[in-house]
Amino acid sequence: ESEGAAALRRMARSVTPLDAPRMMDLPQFQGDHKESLYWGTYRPNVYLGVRARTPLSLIAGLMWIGVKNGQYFLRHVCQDSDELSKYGWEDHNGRDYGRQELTDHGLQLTTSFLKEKGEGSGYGGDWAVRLDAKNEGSSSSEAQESTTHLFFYIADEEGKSITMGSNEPSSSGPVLLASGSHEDIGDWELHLRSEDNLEIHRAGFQSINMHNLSDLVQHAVATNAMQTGNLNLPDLTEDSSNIMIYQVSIKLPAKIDIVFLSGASSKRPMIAERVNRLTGPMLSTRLESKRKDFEERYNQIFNVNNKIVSKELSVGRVALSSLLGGIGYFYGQSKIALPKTFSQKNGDKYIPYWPAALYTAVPSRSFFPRGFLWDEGFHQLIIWRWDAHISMDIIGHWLDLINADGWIPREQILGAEALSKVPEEFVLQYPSNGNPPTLFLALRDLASGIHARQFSGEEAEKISTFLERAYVRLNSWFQWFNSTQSGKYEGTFFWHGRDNMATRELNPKTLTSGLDDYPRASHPNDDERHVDLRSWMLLASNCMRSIAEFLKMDTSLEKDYYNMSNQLSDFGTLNKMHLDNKTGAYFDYGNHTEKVRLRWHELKDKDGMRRELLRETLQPPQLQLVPHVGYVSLFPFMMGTIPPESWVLEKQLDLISDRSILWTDYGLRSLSRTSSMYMKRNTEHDAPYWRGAIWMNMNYMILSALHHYSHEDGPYMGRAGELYDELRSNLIRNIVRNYQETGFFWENYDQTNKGKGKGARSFTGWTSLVVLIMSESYPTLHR
Ligand code: 6A9
Repeated sequence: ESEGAAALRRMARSVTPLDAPRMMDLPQFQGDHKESLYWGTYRPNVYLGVRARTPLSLIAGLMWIGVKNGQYFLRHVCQDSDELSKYGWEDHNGRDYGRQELTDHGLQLTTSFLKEKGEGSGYGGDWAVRLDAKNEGSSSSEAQESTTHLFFYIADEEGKSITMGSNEPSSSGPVLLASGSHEDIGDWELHLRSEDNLEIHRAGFQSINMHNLSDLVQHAVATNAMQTGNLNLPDLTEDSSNIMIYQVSIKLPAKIDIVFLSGASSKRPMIAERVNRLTGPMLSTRLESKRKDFEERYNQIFNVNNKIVSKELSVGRVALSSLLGGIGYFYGQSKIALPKTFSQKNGDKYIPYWPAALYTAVPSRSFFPRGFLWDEGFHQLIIWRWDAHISMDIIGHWLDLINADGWIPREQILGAEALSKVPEEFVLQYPSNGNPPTLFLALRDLASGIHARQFSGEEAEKISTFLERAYVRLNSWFQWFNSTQSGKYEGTFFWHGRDNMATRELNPKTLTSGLDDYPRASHPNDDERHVDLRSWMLLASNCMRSIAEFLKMDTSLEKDYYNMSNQLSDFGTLNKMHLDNKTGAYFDYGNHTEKVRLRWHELKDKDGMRRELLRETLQPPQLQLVPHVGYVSLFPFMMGTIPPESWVLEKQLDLISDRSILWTDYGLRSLSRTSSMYMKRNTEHDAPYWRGAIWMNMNYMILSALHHYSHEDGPYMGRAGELYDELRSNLIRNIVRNYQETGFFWENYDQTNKGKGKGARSFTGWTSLVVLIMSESYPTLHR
């Protein structure tokens, strides 16, 4: 076989699904389960969006005209630049109920969602959206005089035409807005009901592009405004429109109920009754009872011992709700990078992955409204406790994305809507790049929860069927890491793919690790060993071993996992490979020098003189431990690998509690203040990211280890307990305070500036771990 032929074969393999039964074909994901999750607020990238879990769905959504400093802006897609002082789900159960509050410069909107399968409903049931619009506080009479414009749309991704309902806006009875039919659900109808005075205008379009609906509306309103002077849709519909937009103009305060009925071919009186049931006073009653159920369940699951004060309790509830309300359904094809020297005939530098669905939570509705592999493991630590069925469905979708090599793409950009949010340089996925296998964290919990009889008999049965089917996939995922990310010596690992030709980076990044710019060996080569990856491999092998044990798989594979997890948890070997005996810290190992810096260079090129920031190495690198204390050095501690009586444990507690190293009043820094890379920019354009700031996922892991060691007999038990209490209250206090001051959860928190939220705001992914910190729920990874 020639080299070219081999490369082609590898490429074809990288976009071929693993040959194994699909997770989503399991009986537990069909029938009632599937139907119960058909409709949902599965479009987290818009302020309010409804769709079904089907590739070509009917989609619905909300837009409105916001007024800021006398200027008009169309709101639709979650954008930080809209400067809403608040938006997010206050309640959400991930299934059939949610309540969101949005504040847009004086306009206060509450959006509620409710789903119900009642008599006469078709597949997936009916759903209602309530829009409650008010002026914030006691506003001026001027604001009360002015008109507020809301837009509600429904569109068929299949392109099937939608029939316009009655043309008469009526303020008393319900109005039929639109009707149509869809393969999954049969005939459907959309109704509106409000007791307030309102004016309705419409527009219909024919297009299968759904990622630029905002432009469509903006353009239609602007064009009409130029002709008529009114901010209205033109009341025109294109032939066979599959996108229907309704503009509802109101004076505040106003309340509007919109109902979607599926299987609407039944008799009119029954339709009227169904509309009645999901609007007006009956909807109010239903929403109220759902809210109560939600609160009760939240208290039952997350506040078992009444250990949280009520102010914090409500922030925890918002964190949980935002994570659940951020769950989305995506469908499309990832773009997989071709090797450097290849391109397609049309010039494309990628080949498409197979078309696939992904049901997943997202890190941030505004910044990162899509699936990220290692983020998802942290999300699932929360979600399985709330609803193990949803959690398995999500993990199942991810595991179905494994290719024939056992690889899962790290960032899932599926479909045009998702793609429209991502700068080009971040789109391509590299089949040689890993990302921490955090799904094992949640899988381990599920597996050991069965032992602990934490689940009902029925749930336990589903979990074991799930794990049984997952085993082949997990094995292949594990083997991918084991074979492609291994180091020079047996039992050593490093994140492959760091750039050893980099000239602009102070320290070549390790995006694969999830810790992006956390400093590693200055001069990447094959001698590297990464202590975080080694620890992830321990978690994974140990988890594989316990799943195998649990499934009573008496195979040689089980023995392999048994041996491997023993080998990786061997304290002596760990210390030989990664321990610095002087400081008692664990470090990466590699070709490294501390003497590097960025310096401006004058360059001459065709446009004349240019300045460029380039790296200079002032001393030749040497093979050595890489002396950066921070999250990476705490991994063996996080995983509980250090024996409770060891002097190393004392040293780890020293590093954690030292204010000149990692400790702050707001949580633990990602990198020690004494590190040569502390808060250093990586390139001209890359500000420090994991070089000081406080991140919640790692703080949660460290906290859970402190919790573990505070329960293990040994000389440091008491000290671990004290640090645990302090760190826990610091984290809770800071997140709660930031939430109350800004209305948002943040991507990370500033270690200096009073713990202020930083990075993406409205980061409702792993920052939601605050719920588990409050309820002291930790993963079962320590044995
Ligand atoms: C950028 C820019 C509108 C970076 O939370 C997701 C990931 C983490 O997995 C990772 O550990 N975040 C962390 O270091 C965000 C990554 C965003 C990459 C794409 C696109 C779009 O801006």
